[in-house]
Amino acid sequence: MPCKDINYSGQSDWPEIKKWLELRINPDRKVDGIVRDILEKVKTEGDQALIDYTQKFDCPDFKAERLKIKADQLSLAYAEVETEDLEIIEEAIRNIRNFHRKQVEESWWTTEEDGTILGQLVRPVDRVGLYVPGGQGGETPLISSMIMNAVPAQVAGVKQIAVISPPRKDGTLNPYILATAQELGITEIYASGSAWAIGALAYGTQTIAPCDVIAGPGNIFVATAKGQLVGEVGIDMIAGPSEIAILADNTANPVWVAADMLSQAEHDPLAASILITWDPELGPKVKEELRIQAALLPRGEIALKSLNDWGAIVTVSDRNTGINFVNNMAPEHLELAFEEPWSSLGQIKHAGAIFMGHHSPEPIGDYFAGPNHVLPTVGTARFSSALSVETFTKKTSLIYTDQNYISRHGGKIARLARLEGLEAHARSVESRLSDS
Ligand code: HSO
Ligand code: ZN
Repeated sequence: MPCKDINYSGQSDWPEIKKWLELRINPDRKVDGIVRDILEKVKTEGDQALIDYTQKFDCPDFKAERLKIKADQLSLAYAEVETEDLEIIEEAIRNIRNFHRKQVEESWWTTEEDGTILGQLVRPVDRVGLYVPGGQGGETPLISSMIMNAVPAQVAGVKQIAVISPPRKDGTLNPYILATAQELGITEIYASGSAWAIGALAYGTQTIAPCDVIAGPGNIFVATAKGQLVGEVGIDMIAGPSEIAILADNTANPVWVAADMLSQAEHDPLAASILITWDPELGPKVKEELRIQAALLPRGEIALKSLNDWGAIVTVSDRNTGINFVNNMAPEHLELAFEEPWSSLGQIKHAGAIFMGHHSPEPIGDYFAGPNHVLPTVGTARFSSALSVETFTKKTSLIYTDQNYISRHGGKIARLARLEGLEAHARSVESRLSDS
């Protein structure tokens, strides 16, 4: 039976549902230890560690010369990709680039009346490493992930972007990864996967230069490696299992609602697809549709596992109670599939991305419209945001003061320093006072 039935009457019902949803995050201590060892080996052995692991897990005959993708492999890849597909990829890149251009923050500074200059320099990091999962042994490459990570880095002005992705059994990368990278203007590409690839991007090896920020999705080994490297490098985020919440009334089409729930459920057995509705007839119709449509999906087994374990039809008395549920859940994706969704937008406080009305299904945002599909999961939309240009920039403060400033404010600053017991701070300022 796909989906659990939940009756939600308001705030007091939330803690139990929260506990249930959070069961999806299950930190695996064993993976922690394995990843720590992998990162240590990459740090000390460099390329050789990558080759050993790749031979063991991905490609038994992997050779050192396969690690860095060469120019001729890049041009060959183009020939293997359908021209029509390339055009679609180009259009998606254009849309996503246009959207992210609006996020650019300018450096600024102000000159006060007394001549003091204060400001903030917004600048890109020097070098970014992007991890692109192979997808089922390299057969279903995550093209959209590469675009969603690369474009904001480029718009931020990052000069060096390296892509790394696990090789297929024959040691090559899927041509769609290579062609999409070139469409993006990226030609520095490596064939390596899992935690050792992340280690290589962070520490560098003989072949790969170390990166300042590492971004891109991956399995538990990739996510754990990124988590262990936080502080040594910047990362995009550690994405938990993904989710969709659909808030719907009797104007929603059950066929579409079910299709949208399945689009998230097919990602991962841990994905949560949740319908919240105040129409008592919608839930049963959607359940029936889920059964029919899941049976016809190539990834139907994953989708059904996800729906059985983490799918839910939540019945509420009215729209406001539904919105209360959504604000508690802070879902990664939220579809507003009811009449006049714009009139409720102001009440929605937390969600990674909101899809408005019946004709804005989530895949439009996953692939094409422009906003980023890397979004905060498992309730973290309460305090965090989509991957953006900001992920690849850093801000540096700027301060200029003159002798006059020291004469006027030096005494106050010295006093604050002494309250903190920091005499050298006080004297640093006072030494300039005596100069005047
Ligand atoms: N829906 C995913 C992103 C994605 N969808 C990539 C298709 N490809 C994020 O939860
Ligand atoms: Zn998706």
